[in-house]
Amino acid sequence: MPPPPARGYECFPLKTTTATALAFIVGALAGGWLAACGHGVAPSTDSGVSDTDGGEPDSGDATSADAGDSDGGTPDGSVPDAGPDAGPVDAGSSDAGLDRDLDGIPDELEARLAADYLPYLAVHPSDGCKLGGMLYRVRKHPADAGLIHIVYDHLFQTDCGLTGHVGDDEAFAITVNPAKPAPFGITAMKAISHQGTVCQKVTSCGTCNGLTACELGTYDAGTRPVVYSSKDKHGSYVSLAVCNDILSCLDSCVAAPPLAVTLVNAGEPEAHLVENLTTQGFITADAGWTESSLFDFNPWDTGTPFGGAGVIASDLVDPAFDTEPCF
Ligand SMILES: [Ca+2]
Ligand SMILES: [Ca+2]
Ligand SMILES: [Ca+2]
Repeated sequence: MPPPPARGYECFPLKTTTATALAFIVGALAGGWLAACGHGVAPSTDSGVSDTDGGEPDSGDATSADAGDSDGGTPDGSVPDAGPDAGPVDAGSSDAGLDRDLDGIPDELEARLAADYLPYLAVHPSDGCKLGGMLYRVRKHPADAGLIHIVYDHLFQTDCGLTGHVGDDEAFAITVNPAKPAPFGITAMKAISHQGTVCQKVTSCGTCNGLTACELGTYDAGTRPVVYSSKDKHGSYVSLAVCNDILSCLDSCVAAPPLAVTLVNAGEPEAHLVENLTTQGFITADAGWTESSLFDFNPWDTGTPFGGAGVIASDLVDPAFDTEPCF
């Protein structure tokens, strides 16, 4: 009996219209970056950013929320406003090709990369607090601009394991060679569980510099490298063997069918794409969130932890998550 479909990957049907495709190409060319993107990412999927169905929700919208500026138009201080308020989830096709976080990559392309190269998220089937979503930051790889670096920060409403707490931020990162489609384009991964504690475990895999090959999961939607999330604590690992109760402070991981998640682009430290995860459409009552202390959270707030967990803004810029620049 095969496992259920990988909803996170069946959510990106071929839905690109001529208008969005053209806008995308124009934007990419304006950024001088199309050639580096290759064929592996451009035409294949709907990123969920450029909704062309007149606002009718579709599966892409459901899992790939756009991180349109949702700061309500209030001044951002020294941080440039990342563009017009795009509404809670979908930025609309007029945003196609724009680079509102000023990193040289069209934001629509960032959304496609984050969705297309998202590893399988093996969240334990018996996890007691799975509610969450994925904030991400896409940029040119700091060690090689021909590659992409993506840090994913899996935000959960709670950590319900030993010494649990409201809020949970568990990050991992990948290197993408955008000239290769997934899974081969995911050329390196790095995860850190229980970062900064005596239980910390750093796991890495990839195709260069002596890295161990990444572990692959095969489900209905295809084969991809796997990031394991430990039961209830959500510690991230790219090696199943390292996640165990002896080596990793009672963590438990299993190879599970991939979890579908909402994807939200955080933008860049100097040009935010989201400053309120509730008005943006991520942490909402409609999505099942109930912890009031996590509502209206600004992920770029460097001084406020996410509930009883860590500081999200730190995760997004932490060089500890710099992955190897593997092609
Ligand atoms: Ca950008
Ligand atoms: Ca970016
Ligand atoms: Ca945790």
